[in-house]
Amino acid sequence: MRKKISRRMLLGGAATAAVAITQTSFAKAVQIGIPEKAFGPDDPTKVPGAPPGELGTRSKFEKLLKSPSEISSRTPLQDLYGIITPADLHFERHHGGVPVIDPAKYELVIHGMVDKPTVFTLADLKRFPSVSRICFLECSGNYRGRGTNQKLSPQDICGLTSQSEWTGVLLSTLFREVGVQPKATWFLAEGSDAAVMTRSVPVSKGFDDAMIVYAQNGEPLRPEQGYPARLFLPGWEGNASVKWLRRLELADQPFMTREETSKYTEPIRNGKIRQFSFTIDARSVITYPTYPATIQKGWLEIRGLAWSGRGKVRQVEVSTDNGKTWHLAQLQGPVLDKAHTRFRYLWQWNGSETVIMSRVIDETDYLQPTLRELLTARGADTGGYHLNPITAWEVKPNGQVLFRPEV
Ligand SMILES: Nc1nc2c(c(=O)[nH]1)N[C@H]1C(S)=C(S)[C@@H](COP(=O)(O)O)O[C@H]1N2
Ligand SMILES: [Mo]
Repeated sequence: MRKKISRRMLLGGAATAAVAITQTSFAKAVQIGIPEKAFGPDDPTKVPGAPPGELGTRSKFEKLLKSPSEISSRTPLQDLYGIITPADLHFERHHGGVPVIDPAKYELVIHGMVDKPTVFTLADLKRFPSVSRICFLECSGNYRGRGTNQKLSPQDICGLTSQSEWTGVLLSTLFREVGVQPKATWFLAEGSDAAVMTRSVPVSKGFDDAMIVYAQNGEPLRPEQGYPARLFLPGWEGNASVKWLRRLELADQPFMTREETSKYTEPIRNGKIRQFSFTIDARSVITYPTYPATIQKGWLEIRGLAWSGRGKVRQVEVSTDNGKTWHLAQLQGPVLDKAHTRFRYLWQWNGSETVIMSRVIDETDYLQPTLRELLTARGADTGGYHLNPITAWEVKPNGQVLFRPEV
């Protein structure tokens, strides 16, 4: 029987509660009429909290971690909400480790086919009109899933993509400053890491939306993301967004560096190789429910991310019957250009075994393919780059969710 709670009891006046209940929640205690005194040592209202600090911290109860290998670390997409990746969870891909660069000594040289070769300090870059833009960054090697392992999370399969608000100066502004000559069609971007990463980029991208960025989510760029400044090419494969940028050289042809010849090219049909495949194709992935989550019967919200290097996401569809029927997912605004877009779909799981998946259509009408369609279109061995297949998840009768590799 429910006891009536008196104000005196709630204020701790009653000395009646002989029961030592340490784990009782406030709501439960109110319900069963236990005096507040009996709450135990975990009661946060009984001790002053921690004072303000110089830096905020994540709750000790939250374990949000990237999963590092020797060469990269992946964003825990299944643990995040909204569209912004916290800076400390942005994926990392380094070919020669993270260099230490003193911002006071930082210099960016722009030379080659320009009227006025110039050295810019960081302070020089910051004097130019600044631009902020929310965009995803994705490694073109962002697919793991061919094989039989079903215990893979979104982080394992495609954690080499993250999204930030990037701030910097448009490259077109600097190009006008140095006077890029009309005959210049390509530029080389060079990093000052141990890999001395170099990539050739068409000048047209430089005049379109390329940026030299020095800030990320409101703070200076993180060392892992290229501190103090990097090239940022919205919608293009991450590799070409050269970090720790020290040099841009304008020319009338590509430079044919290692990262665009022996690497970052894809075999296609008839023994041919696709080169300079810069654009990231549209992709979507469910982030909940996925491995390692377990679900219960009833209503739940299928959640995920969709993006395209060609522009905005137009539509995301979700199937809860192994691809037989598709339903429109809701897109969470703002739907931004070349940006991770959050989608959701309400689903009532009846407890039977099924397969769930999502597919995206971008504003250019590109439809996300299956892995089989991709491999057929390109030929047998596609290498590991630019794989953006529909990702499916098996829901088991016990509520376990597993990755379903495509055969
Ligand atoms: N200088 C330099 N730039 C670089 C790299 C590098 O190793 N060195 N890695 C590239 C690759 S392969 C990718 S996917 C992105 C990763 O950027 P992030 O580490 O900020 O996520 O940076 C690119 N720019
Ligand atoms: Mo990459």
